[in-house]
Formats: sequence, structure tokens, C-alpha cells
Amino acid sequence: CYPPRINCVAELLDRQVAEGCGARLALAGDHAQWTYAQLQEHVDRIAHVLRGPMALVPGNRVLLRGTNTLLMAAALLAVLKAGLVAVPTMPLLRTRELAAIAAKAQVDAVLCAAALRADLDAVPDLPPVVYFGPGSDAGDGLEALMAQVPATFAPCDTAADDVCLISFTSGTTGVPKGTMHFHRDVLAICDCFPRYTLRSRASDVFIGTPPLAFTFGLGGLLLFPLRAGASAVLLEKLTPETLLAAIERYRATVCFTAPTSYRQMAALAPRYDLSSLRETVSAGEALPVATREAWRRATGLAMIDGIGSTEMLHIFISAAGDEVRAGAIGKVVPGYRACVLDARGNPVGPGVVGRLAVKGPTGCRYLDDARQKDYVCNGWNLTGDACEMDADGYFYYRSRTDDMIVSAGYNIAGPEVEDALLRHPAVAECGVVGREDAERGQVVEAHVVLRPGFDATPALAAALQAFVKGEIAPYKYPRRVVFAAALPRTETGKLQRFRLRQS
Ligand code: 3SK
Repeated sequence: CYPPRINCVAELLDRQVAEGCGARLALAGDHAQWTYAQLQEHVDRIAHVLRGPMALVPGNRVLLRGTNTLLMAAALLAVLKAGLVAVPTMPLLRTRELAAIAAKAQVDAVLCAAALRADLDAVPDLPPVVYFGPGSDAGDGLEALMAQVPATFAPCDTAADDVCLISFTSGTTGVPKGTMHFHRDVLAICDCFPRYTLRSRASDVFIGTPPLAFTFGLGGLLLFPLRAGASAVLLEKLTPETLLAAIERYRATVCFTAPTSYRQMAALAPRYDLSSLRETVSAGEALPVATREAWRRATGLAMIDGIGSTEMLHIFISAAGDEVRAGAIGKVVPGYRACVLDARGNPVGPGVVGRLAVKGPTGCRYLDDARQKDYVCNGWNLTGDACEMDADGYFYYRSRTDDMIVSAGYNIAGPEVEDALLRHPAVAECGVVGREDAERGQVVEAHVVLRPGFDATPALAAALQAFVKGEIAPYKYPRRVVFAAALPRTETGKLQRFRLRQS
């Protein structure tokens, strides 16, 4: 419970400085390091620019475009501190997608990293844009404006229930939706998963790959570290090698990234000193057992798996340490409730697959979207995930509800077949979908990216099929195997199965 009037940035940042943490390292990046006091000054100057020279008033919406830099982090916080609404966008978005978001969110202004201006500049009817970072105008770029305004800004007196963030879903189905979040939601995610599961502490150094524009990254790389008085490393261009090198260099203790990245890093991990890591968090996609095992073999670390969503803002089911159970995501995070529902919306018993429903301090509020009524029923958020719960309250991910493959009367979860395929030494990445079939309704079709050194031959396809039959119930084996150079993914790294089905 939070007071009725609260500004989340006053709580997350100003409180730390007021309580004596001003000299502590807040953010480290490719080109700079800021203490909490320095971060506060940057935030305050940007807030002045927004409310002064840019003439914005509380409630106005600001589209943000930038990679994970210190200035992007400060801009995001400044928007919230000034009582405005942040509309963060993924760096990889192109003109058409940016135009759709700007129009849907009816943005009043834009803050854009100059390096990413090309795609933005082509968006028609944009409101005023201020550029920042390398390449921005020395005369009227954000940094120039910041130099002309006071260094301190009193946080806007916002209500706990004022919208401060509109996050667009990355669209595994290709149709993005805006999700609205309040100041109290931002605080609530900091006071649930990181407190009870991750157990963040002031000595932590957070690092990872998700963009700040993805709520997985916003929480893990900015909000959670601030709430704990910890520090975060924000890096712009990360590959598995550079992330591993940065963990070693910054002595990072907590890493946030997705299963694909852990899979790639596991193979390289022995070359780096990763002894500083205490927790590694995986979310954004189902975590295959094979990936969790490979990571544990390479680093000795038990990964924290988590399921979250843009609608719920962050992770709501997870487990750490001794609580981790093989094959399970974990238990509901304190503060949330979760259950599994049948097609009529009634709870099912342990071991039955159904639709995952969740309730808690955060929840789905779509921006002007008729799909709201499909997502929220009686206060329960009906996720699109098919899961089952065991008698001890552990949740097991099966698939997206619309990704369940029904073949000759059998229900087959694509991720389970993917997990089996990933155990084969030839398979680097794979995506499994249902393909329409006159005889069986659907057949299981695997799209496979091979590791270097393996050739896409019919003999290898047959070997993969035989391998899967030996790993899981034989009726789940992929009757079709398609070799591919790469798999279609969203800008947050989620596999776009709908595109595999269309291919
Ligand atoms: O979309 C997701 O998978 C997710 C996971 C964790 C935290 C936040 C999000 C949006």
C-alpha cells in the first residue's frame, strides 16, 4: 500500500540521496559513471527542460527512443519525475512501427538519441523532438538545454494512480498494444520480485541485455537497482562475448537476460571470470531445461526463471535458490495470486493444463483497446500462457495458449519439443509450431538453426526426429523438420511463432 499521492522517482531516487547515498555509484556505462547525486542532477535538469523550454504539462506523453545509456535512463526518470507519461520505444523499431506508436499514444513530445534519428525523422506529423547523445545539436540538443536550467527540480505532486508509463507489447502476434501503468505500479514491481525472490541488496551490481524500453530491462537494469541503493551497468551493444567481458570487468552480481543469450554464453563462460555473479535471471521466453542445465554446468549457478508480461509490468511467478524445482518456473511471487483456468474460466486441479490467470498490485490496462475485456475478468488477468500447477503451487509453462499443437487428438506443447531438440549437439536454435494437415489436423513442425559444422541433410533431419522420440513421448516428435539460417524474433528476443506458421 502506498500513500495516495506519490511520485515514484521521488521514492526511488530522491529518497536514496536524501538518506545519504548520494556518493554511491548508481550507473556505469560505456562512456561515464554517475553517482546517485549525479544521476539526480541529470534527471532534475531534464525535468526542467521538459517543463520549461519544451513547455509540457503534467499528463503530457513523451515518446522516448534510445539504447541503454545513462542519458536514456535519466530521461526516462525525468519524464516520470516531471509528472509526464513515458512512452518508451525499442531501439530496433522502424519508421512504420514508431509512427503507429506515436499515433496510438498521441504523444506530445519526443526525446530521441541522435544516433537513432533516421527512422524517427521519417515519421509523419511528429510533435517537437529534442535529440540527445553523440550527434545531437550543440545549440538546441538536450545537453545544451540542460546547461541552461537549474540543477534541482521538485518532483511533481502526482497521485499514486496517475499513469506514468505506457509500454507497448513487443507483439509476438504482430499487433502491439499499449499498456498503461501508474506510479504505484512502478514501486510495486520493485517491492515484489526483487525483494522476495532476487533479494537485491545495496552491494549488487546489475547488468544485462534487455532494452530499458522493455519492462523486463526497465525493472532489472534501472528500477530494481535504484530501489535497493545498488548500481547498474548500462551497455549499448551487447553480444554474448561483450556481456561476459562486462560481467568480469564490472564484477557484476546480478544478470538479467533471456534464455537464448544464456545458451550462447554457456558455451563461452569458461573463458571468463564470472565469480562475482550471485544470481542470473532468465525471462522473456520459456527457459528450456537443457539451457538451465548448460548454464549450471558452465557457471555453477542455479538460474532464476521468471514469467512476467508487459501487461503485469514485471515478473509474477519465479523461484530462487533451494526453491528452484526442475522444469518449473517457480511459485507465485509474494504480492500476487495465480491459478490455472479451464476454457469456461473455472480453476482446474493440480496437473491439468489451462490458462494462467494472475492478480496482484499491477495489472493490465490497455490503452484504448477492445482486447481489454478479453484480458481482465473479475480482476484476474488472463495471460495467453498455457500452464499447469502442481500440488505444491509450482507452475510449469507449456506454451502460449494459441501455440498448443493439436495433432491426431494429442495436445503437444511446442516448447517441450524445442527443449528436446536443444539437447541434440547439432541444434543451435529451434522453433516448433503446428502445421495444418488433412490427416492429423496439425502436425508438429520444427524449424531448426544448426550449429557450425553440421549440414542440413535429410539424414540429419531423420536423426533429429529419432532423437526427439528418445527424449519425450514419441507422438510429440516433429514430423516435419525445416532447416533455417535464423528464426524470426521480436525486438525483445521472443520467438515469433506466427511467422514460422506463415512461412
Ligand atoms: O514479456 C515478458 O516476458 C516479461 C518478462 C519479465 C518481465 C517483464 C516482461 C515484460
